[in-house]
Amino acid sequence: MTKRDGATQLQERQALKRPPLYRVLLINDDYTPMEFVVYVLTRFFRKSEAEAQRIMLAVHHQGQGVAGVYTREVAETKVTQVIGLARSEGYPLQVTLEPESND
Ligand code: TYC
Repeated sequence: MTKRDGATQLQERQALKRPPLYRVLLINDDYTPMEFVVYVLTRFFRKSEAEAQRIMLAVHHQGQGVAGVYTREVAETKVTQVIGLARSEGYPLQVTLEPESND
């Protein structure tokens, strides 16, 4: 068969596309210590101490902020790990995902 099936061509094009990315968002609350949020940003999101401080304060003042941008599985793993550690310490820190684009 010389003529190629449309579905096959579409699939090949999609396989070459970059995977969808997700923002991991930190949500502000009144109880999680600032130092813990900074620690989380350095340990799980590989931020420098200075960048972690900047992001933490942005979340503190603006209500939420981006900790990092990852493929879906990686982003979901970060959320699970951060929430696990926060709960084990007794902190209510909330972390969520949002798609970075709509396509
Ligand atoms: N608002 C918290 C405090 O004053 C600090 C904080 C920052 C908590 C960011 C959560 O995602 C957060 N201790």
